[in-house]
Formats: sequence, C-alpha cells, structure tokens
Amino acid sequence: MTDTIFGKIIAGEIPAELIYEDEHCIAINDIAPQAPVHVLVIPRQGIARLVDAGPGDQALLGHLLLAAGKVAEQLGVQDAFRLIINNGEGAGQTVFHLHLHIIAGREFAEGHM
Ligand code: DGP
Repeated sequence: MTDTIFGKIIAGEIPAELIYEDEHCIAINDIAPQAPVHVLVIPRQGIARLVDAGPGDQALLGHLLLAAGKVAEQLGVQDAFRLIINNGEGAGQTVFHLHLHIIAGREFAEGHM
C-alpha cells in the first residue's frame, strides 16, 4: 500500500464511488476529468511508479490492461479510448500510486497525443 490518496481509497479510509472492482484493482472517476470519460484504474497493490514494477508484477500489469478494456466496454467507449500512464513528476504524475487513465468521449486527432 502507498501513503497516497489512492492508497487510502483502497484501504477504505476515504470513501469513493467504485465503477469497477476485482481482486487486483479498482476503477474510479477522476476528480478533475480531462474528458467526458476519465476513469482511473488503480491496482490494490501499491507500486509508486510504473518503473518501480518488477518482473514479479508482470501478471498484475497485464491484469490492469485487461481491466481497463473491461471498464471501457462497461462504459460503452470500447471503440475509442486512450490509456495513459504518467510516470514521474516530469511527466505530470501527482499521485505516486500507479494508475492508468482511461480517456474517452472527446475527439482524438490523428497523430496527436
Ligand atoms: P497523475 O497526474 O497521473 O498522477 O493523475 C492523478 C489523477 O488523480 C489526477 O487526474 C487527479 C486525480 N485525483 C487526485 N486526487 C483524487 C481523489 O481524491 N479522487 C479521485 N477520484 N481522483 C483524484
């Protein structure tokens, strides 16, 4: 577990509306959405940054991608969504508990991030 807001949500110390959960992760709406659909997929296991994951986390990392796909289907955006992981302060990471952003519901210009 990490001593972060996401660690506290996973520990049940801070209430949050879960839109998906399984034994390895949860998904919640982002508090400051950057698009009509902006969901965070957060592993229950506390890994600070993607680069802090190791070979033992391989199954978990795969699980997070599959979960993100399921959440996208659940939300009806399976045909047009983007996944983002910010790794490190320089990339805009503000919560140091690994998470995937699912972004959808806005236009994605070809060739642009
Ligand atoms: P990142 O910049 O990749 O570390 O993204 C952190 C995201 O977490 C950011 O988009 C805002 C969101 N966030 C921060 N605090 C909370 C919170 O308490 N609840 C929810 N739902 N989202 C949060």
